[in-house]
Amino acid sequence: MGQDSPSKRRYSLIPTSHPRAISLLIREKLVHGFDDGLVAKEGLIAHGRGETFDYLLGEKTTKNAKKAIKAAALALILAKSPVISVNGNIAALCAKEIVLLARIVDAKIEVNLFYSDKKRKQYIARLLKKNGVKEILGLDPRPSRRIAGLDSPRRVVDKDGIYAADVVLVPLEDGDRTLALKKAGKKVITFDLNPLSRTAQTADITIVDNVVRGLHSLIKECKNSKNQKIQFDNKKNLSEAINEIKKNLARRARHA
Ligand code: PTJ
Repeated sequence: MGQDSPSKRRYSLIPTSHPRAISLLIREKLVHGFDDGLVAKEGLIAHGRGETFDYLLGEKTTKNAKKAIKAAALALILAKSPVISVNGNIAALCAKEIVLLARIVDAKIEVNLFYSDKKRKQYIARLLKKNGVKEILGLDPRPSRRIAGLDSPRRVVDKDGIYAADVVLVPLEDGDRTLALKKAGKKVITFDLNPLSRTAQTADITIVDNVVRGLHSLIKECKNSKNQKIQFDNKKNLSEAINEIKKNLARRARHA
């Protein structure tokens, strides 16, 4: 491949004046993450699905997302053993923010991949370490346990991490593990732009927002949270997210 081939390129071709610059820069970050061995090929496709929902939601942190963020912040602050589960997409998009959030709420960080791959885990761990984490769970030769009722490689979790956690943040997750984690008695928080996904529907707290935007708000909320009790109903909140898409589409249809 030539010097300017996409897999070698490290400078951005996106002009900041482009009307869709932010979205294109996030996409570029993920492609670089793929080139660096962090992201699975399937992760690029998963991102495309997320982009579609983000577009339909108006590419903003909606009122219902803010409500879920408040509930998530409280759950993380009050947790005894919170764990943040990191996959390839999350590492490529927000390694720095994950490390910061873990520090604020005193959470452990565990690498846990759907498309399990030793080398990719090592690259992800290296990036997290570069961002300041000392201990990363989920890597060999740490002791592991299995989550019952799950067939994917994600069933293998760290004995002192997800296995022992009371609250788990699993951004961009697959539905099977969300359900298995719930059955194992964990409180599950997720970021998922698709309010219809099984993960979104199964988690205790679903933040229907782009993780790149939403994580910043979650960090801010965790710093400022006053430990107030709040009422949160995930099903009701998800239905507000679906209505937000409906409202956006109706508005666009009126002006088409
Ligand atoms: O790195 P690995 O091997 O663990 O694989 C990670 C992926 C994401 C490939 C894997 O977990 C997967 O296949 O996930 P799914 O089942 O495609 O689910 C991903 C969900 O995240 C979908 O509902 C997307 O709409 C949503 N999503 C994608 N990008 C974002 C997002 N949600 C929030 N922010 C995003 N940036």
